[in-house]
Amino acid sequence: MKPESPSPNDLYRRCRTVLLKCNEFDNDTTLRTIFITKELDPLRDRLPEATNRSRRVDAVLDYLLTMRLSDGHPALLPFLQVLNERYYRGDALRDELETLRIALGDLPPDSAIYSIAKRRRFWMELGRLKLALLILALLVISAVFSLFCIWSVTWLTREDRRVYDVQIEGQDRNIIVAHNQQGSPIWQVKVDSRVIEVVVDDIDQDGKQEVIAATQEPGARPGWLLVFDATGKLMAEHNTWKKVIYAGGASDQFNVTDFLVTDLTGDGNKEIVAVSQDVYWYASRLVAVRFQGEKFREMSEYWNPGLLNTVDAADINGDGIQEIVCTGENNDLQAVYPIRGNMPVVFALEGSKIAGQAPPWFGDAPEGTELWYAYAPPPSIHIAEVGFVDADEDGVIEFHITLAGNCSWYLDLKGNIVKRGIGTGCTDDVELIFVTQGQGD
Ligand SMILES: [Ca+2]
Ligand SMILES: [Ca+2]
Ligand SMILES: [Ca+2]
Ligand SMILES: [Ca+2]
Repeated sequence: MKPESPSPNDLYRRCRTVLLKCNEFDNDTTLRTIFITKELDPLRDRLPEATNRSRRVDAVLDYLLTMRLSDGHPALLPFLQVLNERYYRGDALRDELETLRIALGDLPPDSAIYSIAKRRRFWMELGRLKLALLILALLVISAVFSLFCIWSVTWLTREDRRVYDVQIEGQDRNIIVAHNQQGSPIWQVKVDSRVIEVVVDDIDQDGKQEVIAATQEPGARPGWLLVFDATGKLMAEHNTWKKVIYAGGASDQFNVTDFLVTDLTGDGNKEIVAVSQDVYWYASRLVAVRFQGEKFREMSEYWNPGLLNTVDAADINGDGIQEIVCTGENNDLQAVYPIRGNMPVVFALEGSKIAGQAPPWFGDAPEGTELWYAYAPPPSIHIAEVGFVDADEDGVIEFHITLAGNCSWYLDLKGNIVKRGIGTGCTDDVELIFVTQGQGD
């Protein structure tokens, strides 16, 4: 009587028990030497590998039970055949292997043992996949963390490249050095002439700061306005020289003596207002230029027959338009007034109405549009100071002119005297004499 067939589970366990006894499962290399027959050879490359005998038996048993040969039989059958032939006849293990092979050979193709092997392989593959995903996730996390660390270190140690402050340096005062907020120099440029002043401003209102500079003698290019970007690259330059309106011995170079950046006209666009003068003659010019699209454009000009020293601006009457006040000298007034020598002068112009020439109008240009124009004869040897202050505290600021001995004049828009300041040392013979007055609307 034929013994009762073992259940698929029992048979599976028996397979495992018998294979565990085989030394061929000691390592992956030894095991591969069995896969040399024609039937087994194609399976060798995908043979599972493991770190110990027990795991190797599990993996290879499931693999061989699920892999089918061309005749439909599981690959485990020829494997058991080859393995069994490695043992001597009479060896108990050889008999066990042979018994197993026969039992498996008797199984129908849909035996549950194959499902058991399939299931086990599925979970094993899934476990491997999970491990691979876990490793991948850890790699991604560590890569992201490393990048974050690098970015943090770079960010924390980055140098601030924004221009905060600019200074003029060098023996010839012709080197512009930009500093960041921490006071570290971030760039420097050397220009061809002495730099009189540098200003940091977003002059073209594009959200980025520019550095604006102006030059005078000594050097090859006095009289120029220069605009640099925040990295020190020269964006544009403009020569304030222009053929003078006065007859005589003018040169072809000017010196800028002062400038400022402001929205003169209240239209939202900033202008540069500069005063410059012939390098060795008496013609002076005030010019308003706009810097837009990396180009300069002259908006207006005003001529003066004598040096111009300073330019300042404030909105005196609060209408949004800046009033400009300049100090300098006038060399031609002595030709029409009972005075001798070049007179210190102070005058005002409305930012939106800059045109013409100062008195006594000897040049080739219309009469000027100044709000008022005054000179200070001796003993006032120069205009000591100009400023803006609400002298009578009515909420409207006045021009504040200070001459020798601390004598002050507080003037309204049209040059009317709102108040006088008589300081210690101010004598009656210190005078401010108006040549034109009240031309503004
Ligand atoms: Ca800008
Ligand atoms: Ca403007
Ligand atoms: Ca105004
Ligand atoms: Ca006032």
